[in-house]
Amino acid sequence: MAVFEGTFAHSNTYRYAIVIGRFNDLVTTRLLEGCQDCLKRHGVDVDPQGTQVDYAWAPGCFELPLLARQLAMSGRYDAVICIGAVIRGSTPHFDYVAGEVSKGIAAAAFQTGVPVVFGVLTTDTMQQALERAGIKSNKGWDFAMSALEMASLMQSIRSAPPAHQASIGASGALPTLAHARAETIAE
Ligand code: INI
Repeated sequence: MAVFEGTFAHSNTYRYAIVIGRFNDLVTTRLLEGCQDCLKRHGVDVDPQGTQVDYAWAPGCFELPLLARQLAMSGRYDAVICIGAVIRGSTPHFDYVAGEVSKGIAAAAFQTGVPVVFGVLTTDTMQQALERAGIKSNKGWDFAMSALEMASLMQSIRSAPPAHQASIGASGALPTLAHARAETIAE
């Protein structure tokens, strides 16, 4: 039988989409910087004009799941990263937005089979959010790591030979999800 694990060795062979909420952009732009820093240091070309990462800007966290689902359904990406910040502050919106974005992001991943990273901070204050967006650490880095690992992990599961082939030792890497779907569309 098998043990499936993601690696960080071939991150530059995958394609990613990053969806960012503009609401609380003091926080979300810093999270995005942390995320890009991590991707770049794992060999990913983060240039929006490049071939590996596309970016979509949403008004706020509430809109992240719809965009993530649409991007994941396109078949172009091996992982989607959602970045946002929901800050309780004095707004009664907090519980509604935080609840919907977490459920929606999970649903987007389940419905499409593409990893969708929950890169949303939920904090009581702006200070707490900023501490997680660069003052103490930058959670954007962790969000990127999750995307790299999940893209690779899903690929390793897709590449596993069927049980009957595994028993006779057949193997052979399948193309990444984005490549496989592109080929299907081209046929
Ligand atoms: N959007 C956020 O991303 N963070 C918040 O803290 C927030 N609060 O608290 O209101 C927020 N609201 C906007 C929401 O995401 C939608 O963009 C808006 O309701 C329009 O649909």
